[in-house]
Amino acid sequence: EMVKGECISVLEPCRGSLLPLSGRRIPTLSPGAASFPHHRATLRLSEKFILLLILSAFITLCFGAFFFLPDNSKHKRFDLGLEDVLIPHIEAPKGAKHPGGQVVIHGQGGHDEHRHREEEESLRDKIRVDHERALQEAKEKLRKSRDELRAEIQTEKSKVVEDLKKKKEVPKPLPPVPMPKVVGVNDGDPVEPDVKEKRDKIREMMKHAWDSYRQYGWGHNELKPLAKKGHSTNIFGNSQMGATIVDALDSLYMMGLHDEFKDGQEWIEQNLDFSVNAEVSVFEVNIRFTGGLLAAYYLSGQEVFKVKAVQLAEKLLPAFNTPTGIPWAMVNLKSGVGRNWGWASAGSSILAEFGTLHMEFVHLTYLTGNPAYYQKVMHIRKLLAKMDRPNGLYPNYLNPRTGRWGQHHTSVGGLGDSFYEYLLKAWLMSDKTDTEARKTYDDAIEAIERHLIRKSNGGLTFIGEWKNGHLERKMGHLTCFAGGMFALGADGSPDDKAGHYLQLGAEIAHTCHESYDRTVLKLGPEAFKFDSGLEAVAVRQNEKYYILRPEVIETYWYMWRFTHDPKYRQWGWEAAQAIDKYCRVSGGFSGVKDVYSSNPTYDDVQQSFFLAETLKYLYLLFSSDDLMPLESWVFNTEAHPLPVLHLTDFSEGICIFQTESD
Ligand code: DMJ
Repeated sequence: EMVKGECISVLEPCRGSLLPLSGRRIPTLSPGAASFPHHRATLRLSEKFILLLILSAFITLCFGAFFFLPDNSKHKRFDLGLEDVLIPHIEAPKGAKHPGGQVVIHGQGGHDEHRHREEEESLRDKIRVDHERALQEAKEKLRKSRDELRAEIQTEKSKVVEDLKKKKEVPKPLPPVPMPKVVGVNDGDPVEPDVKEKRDKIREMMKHAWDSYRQYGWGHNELKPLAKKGHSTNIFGNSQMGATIVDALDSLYMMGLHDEFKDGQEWIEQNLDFSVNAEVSVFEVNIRFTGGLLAAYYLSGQEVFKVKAVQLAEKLLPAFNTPTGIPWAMVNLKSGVGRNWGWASAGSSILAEFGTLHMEFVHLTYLTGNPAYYQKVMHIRKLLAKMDRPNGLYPNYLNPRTGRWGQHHTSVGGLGDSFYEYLLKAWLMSDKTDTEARKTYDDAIEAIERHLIRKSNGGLTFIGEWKNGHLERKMGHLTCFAGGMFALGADGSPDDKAGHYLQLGAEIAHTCHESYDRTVLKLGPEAFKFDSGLEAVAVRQNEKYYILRPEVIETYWYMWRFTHDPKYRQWGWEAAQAIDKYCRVSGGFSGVKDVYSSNPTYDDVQQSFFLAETLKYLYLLFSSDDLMPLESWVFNTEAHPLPVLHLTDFSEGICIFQTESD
């Protein structure tokens, strides 16, 4: 048993031994430690200590000497040590030894032991060489500066990425799908010489727009016709994807500009690459690129357009990776990361954007056999069908995380427009079998008529916007497309209201024509009011511009097709002349900043939709009806025609196509 005091006394001498170098005498042991042997035969503690010191100095010397050996012999030692571990000595099998100590190899009569030794030697050599090379490389690496090393790593990385890209780029074979019956792709020559003359003029305008872009902006998305260089907007993520080429292709084809079409096709074959680090608008890229490429494919039959459309569509799919399946407004084509516009109500997606994918995505499923595209857009439709609608109206904003509406703003113009258009066109494109889409369209239009459409004091029918609980008596240029939509949807409307909808279309066309006619340039403003005595005119300075938009001319064309009232050709011709007079410059066509000024300034942008839509609708307006008949073709919201597909079975998220192929 130990008690506290004992312990202290035993430790006493040890404590003292910490001080030998000072020369102090070691204190005698206390009586309590009498059992410890203590006579002269034993070395003194200080002597023991000195001996220990000498011994440890000797060991340190020997050990340290190893580090002073020349490099080679050091390596050899390690090598040999390693080799002994890594290369087991190959024992010759017992009894196989020749009397001369050599190994017999069966069938060869050779010398086994000799062979084993040689193998062992060559293995040793190989390991030595590898070892030395690795050592050499490591030394060289250490000699390199940080920047050099970084550059090297970057090069290696890019090489790996390139290799991966090459592997990925092997085009996936698409399943053979029958080409839907393509009707009415002819020259659509009008009989009347004056109409033909007008149409020739439109073709000439197209050529001027295209040639200018070809000369000054080739490969860029759009053209700056005054600066005579390429133009970029953020909707294409500042990448050079040749938006004007893709958007213009089908117009060129219809107008018989085949050399230009070939040029565009060649550029696409050689340059159009969607694996770029660009954050693009899913909606814009879908309507202009997917739509443009699909239309070019159906018109020309050239496989490259189909392949490119599918490559792009694959890049758009990650945009749907949201908690609700409502896609993001933007997606990075390379990383697949999506997000929404900063300005949209509380991080919302936009109705007109996620609601304008249906036509193109149904065609993608048809062409690829991949149901994913169809399922994505049907999911959006189902989700919307389940939601409450204030006054039966669809708000422009929907949050893709929560699945709830953002601000309760409703518009048939910007932010809402083509959602309604695609409901109707989904029905038409399915050969009128998608009755769910038709019903949704009818219900929406009924609510729009009840809450948004009014007649002004001067008798002009207009479509206002629902904002903050009241109707804003303002109509946008974009909203003017609705005249054509009402006319297109007249046939098949409930309660036999076809006449009513055709009439509504005519009234909207008239109002929009007034918005052109009440300006100095005879071109329509971006937005116009129906307030306090002012009707169909822009009030704010920043609403007075015209940027070569198509909607008014689009409505003239649909109205012409359904009524053949000559006023639509007349109005279309007025607009064409005004564009040629006020927007044409030597480097193409430009938007103007104030349609009420006789001396307008240019915005210096030739929009790609000018070639895709404005000029195409004008050309069709002065062509015979057998060019692109509306029974066989449905124009997407960027005026790219897609053929009708007979579609059945909407039950389980699958769709069955029945086509009448050529
Ligand atoms: C085009 O890109 C399409 O028509 C879209 O639906 C609306 N905006 C432009 C033209 O103004």
